[in-house]
Order: sequence, then structure tokens, then C-alpha cells
Amino acid sequence: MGPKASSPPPPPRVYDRPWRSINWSEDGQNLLTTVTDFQPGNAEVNPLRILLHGPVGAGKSSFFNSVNNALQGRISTRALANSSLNSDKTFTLECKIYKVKNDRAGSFFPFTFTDIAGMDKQIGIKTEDIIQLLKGHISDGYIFNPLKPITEEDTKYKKNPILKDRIHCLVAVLPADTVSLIDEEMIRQMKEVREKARDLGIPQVIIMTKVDEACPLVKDNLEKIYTSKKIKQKMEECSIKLGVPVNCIYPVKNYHEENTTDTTVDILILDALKNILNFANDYVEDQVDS
Ligand SMILES: Nc1nc2c(ncn2[C@@H]2O[C@H](COP(=O)(O)OP(=O)(O)O)[C@@H](O)[C@H]2O)c(=O)[nH]1
Ligand SMILES: [Mg+2]
Repeated sequence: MGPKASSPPPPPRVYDRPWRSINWSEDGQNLLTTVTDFQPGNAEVNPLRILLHGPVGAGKSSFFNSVNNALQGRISTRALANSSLNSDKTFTLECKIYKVKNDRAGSFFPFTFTDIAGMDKQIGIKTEDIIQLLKGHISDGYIFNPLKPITEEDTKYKKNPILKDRIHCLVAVLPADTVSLIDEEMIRQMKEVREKARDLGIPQVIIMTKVDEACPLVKDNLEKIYTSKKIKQKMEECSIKLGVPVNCIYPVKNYHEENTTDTTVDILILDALKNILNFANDYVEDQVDS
């Protein structure tokens, strides 16, 4: 028997050098300090308001929980993450605002997350409702009714919102593993919200979740995230879908089944949070200047 014809080696799945630099051994503490010490530049706009939007199951609640875990240094479950994977129902249509407790200071961190139910053709929040939220018309506890348009008579409707009532950063949450499968109508709605935010000057970022599900190398070792070709490719896909530049996309792995916190997971979460806070703060300062 002669030698077997060898098939060409598979193309490498990693880049030689990471496309974003991170120091996995040192950045954790620095990031924690930066975020913990963060104070909005404008005392009248405290807390900064961050809106999470995206399809049901994208990992919005898990992202908030992950921020909470990274800042508390322990696992806690604040927002109810949906544990059923093929769930096609939203948990709630209530506009819920989440704060993170700052144990050291005995108070709350100067930002909030608004976690709304995913937009869904039948039962979710409509694009127009989200735009009202961006502009600051909707207070905490507002119950969205998909069958009934928002009315100015509702006690939770703010007729004349000011800068502090608005959303200061819009965060689109997309899952890396199934981004290709998200239905076109959902993407169209998300784009519409994003474009509206852009017209209002509100900064926008994408949190790309479930990097562990998208790339086995990353699942095995999260520190490989910025050298994985698969992850880069998924980020480009997210960028094209929503029209958000790649440098405003933060890939993360959320805490979802862990019992303890992990420095690498924390670093990615805190880095994303730090950037979101800086964008939100810049927006507020620009609005005051103009
Ligand atoms: N493997 C993995 N699963 C995740 C991640 N983020 C969220 N999940 C899971 O995805 C499901 C939906 O997450 P959830 O936060 O409820 O999504 P939401 O509907 O956008 O709030 C849950 O089962 C989570 O445990 C992640 O980064 N990696
Ligand atoms: Mg949720």
C-alpha cells in the first residue's frame, strides 16, 4: 500500500494576534475599580439609563444578572432569566428598571438597566413603544399592552420628559450562536429603533452574547475570544444586520449556570459596561453643551 493522499490541513480557526488587546491577568481589578468609582459628569442626570432590547432569549436578563454578579463578586439572580430554551413567550410586558446595589457604598450604582420583553409580532412591545421609552415618556412600572396604544392619560406616562428621563444608551442584545436565524421582521424593528436612537443622538452598542455556544474554542477557553475567527465573523454579521460598527460590539459570555464568579467572564462584562457608561455619559454631556 502506498502512502495515503493527505488532505490539505483545515484553515486555522484563530488569528495569530488578538484584534482587541486585553490583559487577562491585570485588567480585572482595574476594570472593577473604574466601574465602581464611576460617577456621571452631570449630577442632575443620575442614574444613567441604559435600555436593553433584542429578541426573546437573546440573553438580556442574563446580561443584567452578569453585570450584577461581576460587581458583587458573587452569583445572584436578580432579573428572572428564562430557563426554557425554546420559549417563545415573553415573561412580562412591564417596563422594569433594574438597579445594582453598591454594597461598599451602601447605595446603588449610578446607572439602571431597563429590561423589556422582547419585541414579538403578537405579544411583545411595539417599535413605537420603544421609541416613547427612548424619549423618556415611560416610567418604571408602565404596563405595555400590545393591543392598546400608549395614551397620555396613563399615570405612568410622562408628558414632558427631561434629559434625565431619557434613555442614555441603547444596547441591542444579539446571541452569537443564532444571530443568522433571527427573523427578518425582528431585525427590521431593531434597526428602526436604532435609527430612531441615532436621530435622537443616543449612542448605541451591541452586546453579543453566547460566545461559548458559537465557538468551541472559546467555550473551552474564554481568553481565546479575541483571536477566534468565528467570533470575529459573528461580530461582523451583527454589525451588518443592525448597522452598528464592529468597534461598538462587545462579545460576552453571560453567567447562566455557574455557581461562582470567574475573572475572565467578569473582564468581558465589565469592559462592555465601562464602555456603555462612557457612551451614556458623553451623550448627556453633549446634550447639555448643545
Ligand atoms: N451558553 C450561554 N447561555 C446563555 C448566555 N446568555 C444567556 N444564556 C441562556 O439563554 C437563555 C435566555 O436568556 P435570557 O437572559 O432569559 O434572555 P432574554 O429573553 O433576552 O432576557 C437562558 O437559558 C440563559 O441561561 C450565554 O452567554 N451563554
Ligand atoms: Mg428577559
